[in-house]
Amino acid sequence: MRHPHTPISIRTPLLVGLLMSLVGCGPQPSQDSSDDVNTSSAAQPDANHTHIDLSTLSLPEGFSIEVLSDAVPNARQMVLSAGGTLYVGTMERGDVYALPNALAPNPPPPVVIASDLVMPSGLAMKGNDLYVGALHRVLVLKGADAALESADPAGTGALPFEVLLDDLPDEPHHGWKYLGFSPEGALYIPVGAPCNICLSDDERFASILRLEPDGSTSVYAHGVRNTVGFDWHPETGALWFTDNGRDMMGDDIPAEEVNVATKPGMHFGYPHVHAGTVLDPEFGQGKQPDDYSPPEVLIQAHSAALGMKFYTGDRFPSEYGLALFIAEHGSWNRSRKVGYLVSVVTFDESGSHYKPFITGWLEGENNWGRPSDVLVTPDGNLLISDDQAGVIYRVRYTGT
Ligand SMILES: [Ca+2]
Repeated sequence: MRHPHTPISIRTPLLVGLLMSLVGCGPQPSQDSSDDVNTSSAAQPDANHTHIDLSTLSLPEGFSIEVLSDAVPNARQMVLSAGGTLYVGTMERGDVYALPNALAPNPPPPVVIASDLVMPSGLAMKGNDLYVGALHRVLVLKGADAALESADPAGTGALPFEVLLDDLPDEPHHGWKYLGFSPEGALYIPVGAPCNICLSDDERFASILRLEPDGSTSVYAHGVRNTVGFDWHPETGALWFTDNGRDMMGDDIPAEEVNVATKPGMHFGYPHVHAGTVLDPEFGQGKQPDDYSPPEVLIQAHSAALGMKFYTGDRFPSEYGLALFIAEHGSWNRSRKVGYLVSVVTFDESGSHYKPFITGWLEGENNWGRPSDVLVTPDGNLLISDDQAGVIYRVRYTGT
């Protein structure tokens, strides 16, 4: 269902605190900050009190990390416009940020360009248009950079977000979005399973949807429990995506997955088969693992692999050419915490090789940051969003 030109008010810096009721219809967000979890107050981000200490982070030789901005509470998916504005979504915060000239030496502070949305975690750009996935809705801001520049600094104007879709499932459990446009220009929209483990009558649950430019929607991939990160391989064009495994089967089963979809209609196992080989105790009865597409890469269970991107720059050493960087948000229901890191998968003749790339946000059982997304900049650096510390980091290679 389309509602062109439905106005959605924004909050400029001068309007903070003067919000009208903007776009608040729809269910309330779940309060979890993990990616597979119902309420867990211990895991709530507290951006105002997190102590950012980059010296605790470990990177490979020759790499350095810096804070691009520490004023983006609850930062989730990032997208960079051709004009250099970094847009950042959030979950429970309900805001969307813009960081104009984000990669310039002294960028201005972030601006809140939309508020009171329901989990606006997923962002994508097509041309100059910004798309925001907020649970059951997809919003679009045409000509985003220009709209931002022309916004009335007194805050009396509204950025003209339009509602492109509002009939996606509104189940908040795993309902938050990650968005991306395929090389062919279709918008991919995941809809997570509305549960830890279940089989739904609505085939849109536990899937990745594809929205064509003409507005038609189809299920592109089945059996996907909860993907919060994907990218298209720069050479093969295949869709690679993370998928968070089910809970309550112990500390180490099933593994988190990175899957590859080469065509429409593939089934990746959920809820019947996990991690390629693990039959679900309930929904795996009578099922055969071979009937489902297995993961390409396995990651420690409960790591919560979220945002992922192929490295397309030319600044990092050659082993990172087309490597896959993954933000691992970290565990919530494990006896000892895992994840809270950025990993990298490199590829050579012998296959794929997974290794931690940046660690240190987790110290013992205490975490001060949670990576949620990654982005490769045109100048070959890596940005990382952190929804606990409320930070965007920039990773550079400065070695020789
Ligand atoms: Ca699977």
